[in-house]
Amino acid sequence: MIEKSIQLFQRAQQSIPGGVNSPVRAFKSVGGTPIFIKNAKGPYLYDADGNRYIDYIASWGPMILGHAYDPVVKAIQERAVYSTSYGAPTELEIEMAELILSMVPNVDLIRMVSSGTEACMSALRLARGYTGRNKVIKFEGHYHGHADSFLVKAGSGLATFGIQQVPGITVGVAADTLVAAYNNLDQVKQLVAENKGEVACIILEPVAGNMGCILPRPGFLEGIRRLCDEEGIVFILDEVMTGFRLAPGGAQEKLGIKADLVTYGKVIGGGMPVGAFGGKKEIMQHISPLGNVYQAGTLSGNPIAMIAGYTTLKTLKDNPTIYTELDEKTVYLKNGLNEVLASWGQPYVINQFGSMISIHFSSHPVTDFATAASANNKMFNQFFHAMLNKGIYLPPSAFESWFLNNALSYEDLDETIKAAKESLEEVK
Ligand code: HOZ
Repeated sequence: MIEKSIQLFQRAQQSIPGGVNSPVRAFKSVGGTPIFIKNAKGPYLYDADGNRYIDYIASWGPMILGHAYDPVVKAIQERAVYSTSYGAPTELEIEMAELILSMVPNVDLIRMVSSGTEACMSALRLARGYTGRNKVIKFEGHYHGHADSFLVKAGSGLATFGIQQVPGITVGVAADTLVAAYNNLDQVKQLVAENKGEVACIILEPVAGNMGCILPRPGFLEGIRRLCDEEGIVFILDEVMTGFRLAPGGAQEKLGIKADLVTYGKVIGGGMPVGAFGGKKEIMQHISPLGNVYQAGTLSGNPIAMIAGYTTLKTLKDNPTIYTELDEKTVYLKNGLNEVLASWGQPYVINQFGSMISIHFSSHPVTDFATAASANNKMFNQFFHAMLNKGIYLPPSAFESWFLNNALSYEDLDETIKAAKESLEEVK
């Protein structure tokens, strides 16, 4: 029964566009009514009607330690009494920056912002300012937030809703955005050759998470690294999803690759609105007030956001076994899902990397946007609803990764696998 969610959704649509403050949440592609959340603890979400769900979104990544993780809640409460914002520097910001630098060795300087969108937008401006070039290469189905330059052939909500072209993006901005297929190094090389001396940066999600979870082919990231070195292009890794999730040093550490600039969001804020971009001093010193590439924010380095992020990152740094535990849980889930999907008898693919995982109802490997989009996503939508009815909260789109949190128990995973078996019987 989701009576209260239905009422809340109707009411929300009177005052909020589409009833939601971020489009994917509207359940528009899977159909039905979005579940309105009242509270959450550990691995569970509770909706306005009192239903409990095992959560595989984890706020789209940030809640890696589980919801309302006691040390994070306590740190926020203790800090809030000293005021919630100053618009002036604090020691806590230095501690946060030092902690990040200790976890990500190739970041010399880091600037805090308030979202992943801001982080990627600022990194792009910096790359342009640093190189004096205008063009950016991005990848189809990758999502770097909603800054104009990135909304060309983007993943996440744009893939979910089939938005090919976003009204409001000027022709000039679109012309400066070059798009390649993920995992296709030859295409990237061709774009660079056709735009010789004009490409400021190449930006990508090292492990794609906005078209399901898609892994980089061996050699793909290394090839981009080489190309950037040869052509004087700034290599930006968007670690908004993977940063501090795949390893203390993110995908860079896990995959043994080093970018020139890295962008962060999600886990870095421990559930508060935080993003960051950082990298080599040689590039970062062009940011204002050191240089003339302007970037600013009243709420940047906000003390409440910083203490939530700091406490989360410190917990991860001091307890690296969390990553092993998360990986083991995700592999356990993958194996269980594999078993029930195999006995179901229809084609499927499971992609998994660290604590990111997605199911695609596809007869071919899912390695890029074209293969993700050609899967039977109608089937995914049925599966999604069948799982939701059984108390399993998956992303409401086949074009999103699932994120595991470490509060999940093996009993929760078994319950999920059992629900998947029953749900598949309802999928036609
Ligand atoms: N763009 C997010 C997923 N890739 C979804 C954001 C949200 O609805 O919270």
